[in-house]
Amino acid sequence: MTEPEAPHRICVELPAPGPDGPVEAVALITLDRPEVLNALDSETMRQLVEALERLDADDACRCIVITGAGERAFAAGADIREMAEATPVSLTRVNTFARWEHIRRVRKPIVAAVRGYALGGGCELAMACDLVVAADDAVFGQPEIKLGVIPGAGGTQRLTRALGKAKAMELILTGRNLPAKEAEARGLVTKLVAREATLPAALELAAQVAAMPALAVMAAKEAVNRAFELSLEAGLEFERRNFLLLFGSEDQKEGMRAFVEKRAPGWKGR
Ligand code: DAK
Repeated sequence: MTEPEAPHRICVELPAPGPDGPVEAVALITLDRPEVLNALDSETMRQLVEALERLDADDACRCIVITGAGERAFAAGADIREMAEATPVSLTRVNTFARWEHIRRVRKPIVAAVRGYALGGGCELAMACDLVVAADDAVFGQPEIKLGVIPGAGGTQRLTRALGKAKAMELILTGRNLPAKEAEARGLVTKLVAREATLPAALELAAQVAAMPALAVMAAKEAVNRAFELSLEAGLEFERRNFLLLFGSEDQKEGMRAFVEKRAPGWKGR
């Protein structure tokens, strides 16, 4: 007996195979529940994690963009209807935290292209990405307090690291939304663009990253992320080890030779 097909929750566009494609080596994942502002129910999270893991293992993909379908939202949070009757036991059985842990472990860079609402789990997903391109009408926030809970997918930690204690505390304790302009001024957003330019700008940024040598990109992502977790001494040690390791790569030889020979490098990802 065949399993019934899971409902479609995301759309995945694989990287173009060659230089003729629109954006080489960049994959696009679209959260696709616009009727509920792309609310992240557990099936969406399952499909998202599955897609990310597949792309992380695919050599043809060197950068991933995540966006939301429709005009109104990146994602307005976890699906409140689904969550309303949850219990500690049901949440533990589904092991929802593990899904977010998988996202954290993706080695390739991820760009969030945020239009409209990025609230609750949507804001947490954007913050779990490495780069955030936001429309000038984007709205970030952690409104969980208004539902009787607190952020559960890293909001109290990542928002505080991004904005500092004073602002993060205000936003999390009051549930106030953070407009895109303020989010950018406070360092939550990489690049602020006009609404219609959001996805093209995110794809362009992703293409720039994808054009860099893959091993160095992954090492750089990991090292920057370690800055949030390690002491300065341990972080510097981590950086040094990876710096040394990259001198064992073909791409380091190629990159430096190409500079000396005044030509463009041809990266191999080795
Ligand atoms: N869940 C379910 N449906 C949602 C939704 C959500 N988060 N957000 C919006 N919708 C649905 C609305 O119910 C509505 O559906 P219909 O009534 O048409 O059937 C439709 O989307 C359009 O929304 P509105 O009619 O409300 O549109 P408005 O323009 O009036 O308002 C809004 C837009 C974004 C201000 C409003 O929809 C809103 O306040 N939405 C909820 C935002 C929110 O509170 N987000 C945080 C949710 S809590 C965890 C990991 C993560 C989380 C939890 C656990 N573990 C690992 C365990 C995360 C928790 C959260 O995100």
